[in-house]
Amino acid sequence: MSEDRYDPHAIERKWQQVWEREGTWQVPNPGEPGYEQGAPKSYVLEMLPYPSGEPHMGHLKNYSMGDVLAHFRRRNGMMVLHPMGYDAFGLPAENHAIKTGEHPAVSTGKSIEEFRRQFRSWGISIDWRREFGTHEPSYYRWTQWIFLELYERGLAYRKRAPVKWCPKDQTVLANEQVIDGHCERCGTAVVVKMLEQWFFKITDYAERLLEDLAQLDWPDRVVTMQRNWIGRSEGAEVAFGCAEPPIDFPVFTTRPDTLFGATFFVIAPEHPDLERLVQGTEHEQDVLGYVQQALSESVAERANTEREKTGVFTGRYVVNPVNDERIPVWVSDYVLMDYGTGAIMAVPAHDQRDFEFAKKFGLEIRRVVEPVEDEARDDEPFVAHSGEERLINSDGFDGMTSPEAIRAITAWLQKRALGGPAVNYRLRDWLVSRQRYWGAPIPIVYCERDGIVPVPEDQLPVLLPDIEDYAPKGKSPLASSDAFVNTTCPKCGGPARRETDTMDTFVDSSWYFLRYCDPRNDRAAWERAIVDHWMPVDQYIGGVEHAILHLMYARFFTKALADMGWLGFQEPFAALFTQGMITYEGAKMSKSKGNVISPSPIVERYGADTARCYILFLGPPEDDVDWSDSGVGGRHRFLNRVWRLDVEPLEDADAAADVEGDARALMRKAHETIAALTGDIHRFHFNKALARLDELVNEIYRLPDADPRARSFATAVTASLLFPFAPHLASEVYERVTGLRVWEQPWPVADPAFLKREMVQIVVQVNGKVRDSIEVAAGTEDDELKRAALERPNVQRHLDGKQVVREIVVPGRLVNFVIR
Ligand code: ANZ
Repeated sequence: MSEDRYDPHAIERKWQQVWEREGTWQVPNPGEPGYEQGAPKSYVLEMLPYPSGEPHMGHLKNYSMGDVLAHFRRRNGMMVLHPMGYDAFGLPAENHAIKTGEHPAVSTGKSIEEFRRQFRSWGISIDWRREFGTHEPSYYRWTQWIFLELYERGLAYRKRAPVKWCPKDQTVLANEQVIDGHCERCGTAVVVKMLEQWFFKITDYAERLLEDLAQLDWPDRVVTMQRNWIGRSEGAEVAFGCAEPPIDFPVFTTRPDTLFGATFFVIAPEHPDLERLVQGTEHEQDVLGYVQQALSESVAERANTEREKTGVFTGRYVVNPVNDERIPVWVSDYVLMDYGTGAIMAVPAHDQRDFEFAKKFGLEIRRVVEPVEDEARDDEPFVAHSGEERLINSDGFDGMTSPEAIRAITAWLQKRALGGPAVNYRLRDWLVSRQRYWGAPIPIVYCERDGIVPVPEDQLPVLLPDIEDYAPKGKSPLASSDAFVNTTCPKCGGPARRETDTMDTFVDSSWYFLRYCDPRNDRAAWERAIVDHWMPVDQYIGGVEHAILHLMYARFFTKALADMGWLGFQEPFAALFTQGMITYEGAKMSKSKGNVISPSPIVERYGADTARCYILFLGPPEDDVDWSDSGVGGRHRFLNRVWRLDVEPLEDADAAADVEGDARALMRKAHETIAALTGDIHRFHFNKALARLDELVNEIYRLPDADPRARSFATAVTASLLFPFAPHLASEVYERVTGLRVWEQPWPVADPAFLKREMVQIVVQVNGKVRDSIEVAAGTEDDELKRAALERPNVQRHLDGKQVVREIVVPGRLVNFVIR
């Protein structure tokens, strides 16, 4: 019956048309026709693509993985939400526009069309009714609305701030977009500049963002990255103060036990009180000159601990509250403005950087913590902190251990209102304004009378104007459009100017997963009942490069919106899987390097099913792999073998339950494959899952004379299990064998009666001498065998206390422990 050639294109077109026509992957919202009350829901989401050019192999991998899960969960009785959209604003489209003159909307539109075409050609099971791009006014209207909601609650604010500026892209960068002092996108060294900027107050959520990590089923390393990014430090705030001029300089320290060792004081060059501190003194010019120089340095230079310390004396003194000692105030670039309070007490005897600074400028070094063993040396600071050391030179605190002293000194300060316990976070507020064209305009106007005025909700969206000249000039290109800029104040009706900055594209992607739930709502960003039904995302899948920023921002939005009562949950992504990268010749694929591999030649030559299976066959999906197409033919041959399986129609799935001999072995293989592959999918072992299907298909070919009922059953199982990976071919073969639509069938369940394995005797040796034997199921894994063998008392006796240097396993026969 399957004499004809496997023609993937014909099959794929055929089934795609069926799914399209019938809206097979559409899922209704609560209250809509077809919605099943009480059916479990599952929201399977892959990170939305940035539409630039055409999709690459990483996209194929990401969406193929998500599709396996979506199909798997549907066939396990869940209502699955599996949507798609485009993160369409952002720099690359704009840079492209500057180069070619093609409007970003046009180039983005073309890319989206190409992405959509290819995603459809891959047969990804998307509810296309929910598709949108974040650049569409019907979407960014609500992005602007969220901005205003945050503004209203003090979570969006404007301030003049030193910002990281990329001289090439001519834009402000968020801290997170600066990698080792260079622009994340173009690699140019970043400089610091003072500008009026908009921020989101993510720091208000630092503690909750940290705490709630515990409820997430996320990879450990991502949780660790989030934790480090938030960077919680416990310590104390201590009030230092200058008498003349009178200025308070609180500091944050993790070592209040070293307060008596503070011999000088250092403030950051950007410190807002520095100018006032030195005004009119003989040191003023020196200090201002130093500040100029420090500000022009890149962040990377400043953070480099290897670099020789620089700094200047301000001529001023502050008082140490524990002993009323006057200590000199210096300014140095090793103190950063965006950490703690931007000022430190320097304890050169116990801090490496302070030590280097003191050495260079000949400042006093006074030890206040005594090492446990006498290893005191003058040429290096004592920075160890085991908790055992005791205090010296510290008045009433002498003799206490460091931890005791931390508590005692902090309490002493607190009692006198000179300080107290403090927690500090590395997390900074999120700088969201960009001096760029291709983004959502910030919905704010400036009125001479009323100041900062939010655009009223009923006037949203503030449309991005169509302008000629996108080139950044140090201010937003929107500023050159008079028609855009000049407006009237919503409050007083007088003349006003619009904010010309646009929002960071991370803002757009911080809530798109909410909009998918209720994408056509034009009265609100979403209806809470609908979003509460679908959210949180049950399985989120995407690149580990988004482990910090995107995930942190989306979590912040969710918490803030929940606090406002717009959402009924605290975390957006209950489970996360981070896929490894597909590199090419060792390098990340990128358009600028011209090394992007497109899936389309493979899809055109072999079909989407082959491409999907191949990308998932390449290895564990969390691993990085270097692209090679050498195995594509192998996957194609496998699908061909499935296609050519020549079996009789299966009338009744139970018909083969009592077959004997080879047929029984085949039935057992089919059931084992069901059980194992189901586990593989739960564990994201897609490559193993596909390898198991190879084995099952080999078995069917190996037993051409087995009872035809068993062969048909095994073939139907093959198609059924293959469906999430190669949906078109699997639909075809399944229908041929059973007359049914595979996606309408529940996921197969292994019959335990077939899973019982014969038992085999395994000999256990120690240094080649037989010491015991164990009975295990045939096919037991090596690790399991070793564990079972090690439990035998006689084996333990012979291993006693000795080191096992090798373990030899001969499957089905013996385990030998070689000891020394
Ligand atoms: C005195 C001291 C003595 C410190 C000692 C350390 C060791 P973490 O753990 O990262 O939170 N510090 C505070 N603010 C700073 C800033 N803006 N720029 C540079 N350094 C800053 O680090 C906290 C410690 O880093 C603080 O504790 C402070 O130095 C320094 F034996 O205070 B410590």
